[in-house]
This record gives sequence, structure tokens and C-alpha cells, in this order.
Amino acid sequence: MEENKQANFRSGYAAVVGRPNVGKSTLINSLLGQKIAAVSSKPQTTRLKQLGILTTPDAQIVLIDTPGIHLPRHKLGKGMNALAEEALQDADIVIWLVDANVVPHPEDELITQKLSSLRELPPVLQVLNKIDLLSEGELDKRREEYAALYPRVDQLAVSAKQDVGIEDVVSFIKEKLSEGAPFYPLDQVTDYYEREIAADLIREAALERLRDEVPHAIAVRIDEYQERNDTGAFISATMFVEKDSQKGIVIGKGGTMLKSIGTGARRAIEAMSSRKVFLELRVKVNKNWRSNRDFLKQMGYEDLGEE
Ligand SMILES: Nc1nc2c(ncn2[C@@H]2O[C@H](COP(=O)(O)OP(=O)(O)OP(=O)(O)O)[C@@H](O)[C@H]2O)c(=O)[nH]1
Ligand SMILES: [Mg+2]
Repeated sequence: MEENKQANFRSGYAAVVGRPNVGKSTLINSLLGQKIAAVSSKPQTTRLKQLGILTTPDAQIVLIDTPGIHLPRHKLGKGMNALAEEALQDADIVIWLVDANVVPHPEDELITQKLSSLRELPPVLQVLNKIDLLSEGELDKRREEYAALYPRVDQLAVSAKQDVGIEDVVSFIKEKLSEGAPFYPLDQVTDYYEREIAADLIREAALERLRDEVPHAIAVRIDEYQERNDTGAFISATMFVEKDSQKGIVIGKGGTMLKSIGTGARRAIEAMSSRKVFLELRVKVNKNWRSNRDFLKQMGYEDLGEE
């Protein structure tokens, strides 16, 4: 019996791609039933490829979260697109997420192009997200508009935020995967270390509280991450911005903004790690870091500085 089960085990990589802000990271958190990826209402929250590993009794689905595919304006943006394309090349199946509330955008056509240029075309599932925000009639219209972007594409409709339709996505992926052994230990949920997730949760807290270009000019470096058994964890981090004026905005009048970001981030890290956290945050200027290849490398955006 046990052997039989093992023989039918399926495994593979599912790349989750789409325009910025359509809900890719939310979908992955929902599929996993826990928060591993930063989510915010601002586009370009995800900067790196992050794995979300979903293991069930009969399958292991390695979900690849990717930065939103967009029209880039600096080295960081170009590199982010390149990472999303790399994920497409590694994928056994592509989950193409779109926002069902808006009509297709030129950036969606960019995705059609990228898919068409792949040498080996994996199965593609188009997932229409955020259906909690629209009516049945509108959804039918949107299905057609998005289907027109890609010949004979399979579609499902979900609300990643409200966990609606998520099981169907899992079933669809499982059906398309080939038999094979798991790639990762059965209890592993991501390839990120807790400190990397913490850095992203700090950035998420800043993204939610700041406006315009400021939040995107932030990079977070964890300087210290220490377990203190009796009091939880001590984390010290630096938020880098590109200009003095941005530093002022991030700190806020009398330090109120920095305090609010710190409180929000601390709560999110506590929820993620199920223990108390003491968080120390500071802000520094690193002029135009998003175009600085060495700094991008230092920050772990490894290959993002390449032309
Ligand atoms: N109403 C509603 N909002 C959603 C849903 N899914 C995601 N969102 C919201 O959409 C925003 C963007 O979500 P993310 O998961 O960060 O989107 P993303 O595609 O990963 O974005 P990038 O990493 O910036 O490319 C957040 O404010 C989410 O709460 C949904 O099903 N319904
Ligand atoms: Mg994301």
C-alpha cells in the first residue's frame, strides 16, 4: 500500500507569473495556508524569486513567486523582469495570474510574447483573481477578453484573498505534473530563511504606509537576527533610501512614520514566526542604489544589476 502511494507521487515546478499587483504572492500564501511572501497594495512588492513549497500526501508542488512583469525604468526593474522570465524557463506548468477587475493591459501582452518565445511550452493556466470585487456578468466578459490573449488557454477564477477557488487550482496543477519524487523535504515551505522573509515584511510595512516613488526606493538589510530565549528574537535592520528627502519622509514628523512601520513590521514578523520580536529600525541614504550594480549585489539582488 505504502509503496503504491510513493509510486503515484507527483512533483514539479509551477511558475506564478503576471503583471505587478495582480495577487501572485497572495495566491501563494493562500495555497500554502500560511504567510511566507510579502503582499502589499503597491505594485512591485516582490523583487526576487521565492519558492513556496506545497506538499500533500500525493504531490509536491514547488510554486515560484516572481516579480510582476512590467515595463522597467531602472536596472532593478530590468533584473526583476529577467527573474520572472527565468522562472518561466524552469516551469513544468505556468500559472498566469490576472486581475479580473481590469481589462487586459499591454503588460499582459508582454506575457503572451514571453510565453510564445519559450522553446518548450509548458501547460498554461490563466487564473482570474479578485473575483470577490466583481459580478458574474462582468466575470464572463473578462474571461473572454483574457482568453483572447492566448489560444485555447485553460482558465479558473479565484479570490486569493478570500481563499475562494483555491482547491481547483491545486487539482489542476496536480493533474498536469508528472510522477516523480519530492524535490524538497516534506515539511519545508519555502527556500527563504526567516531573516529574508523578515526583511520583506519590513519592506511590506513601508510599502503600505508610504506613497508615490518613496516605498519603491527602499531596500532592507538585516544587520542582526538573534534568538533571545526568554524574550523572543532581537532583530536590527537598516532601511536604505535613495535621497535625503526620502529619508525625512520615512522617518516622519517626530519619528512617527518610522515608528508606525516598525510596529507593523514587528507584528507581521511575530505572526510569521510565532514568537515575540524586538525590532530596531534605522534609515540610511544610498544615492540612486537601484542603478548601482554593486549595491544590488550586496543586497542579494544577485544578478539584477546585469545589463
Ligand atoms: N479584493 C482582493 N484583493 C486581493 C486579492 N488578491 C490579492 N489582493 C490584493 O492585491 C494587492 C496585491 O497583492 P500581491 O499579492 O502583493 O500582488 P503581487 O502580484 O504579488 O504583486 P507584485 O509582487 O508587486 O508583483 C494586495 O493589496 C492584496 O491584498 C483578491 O482575491 N481580492
Ligand atoms: Mg508579489
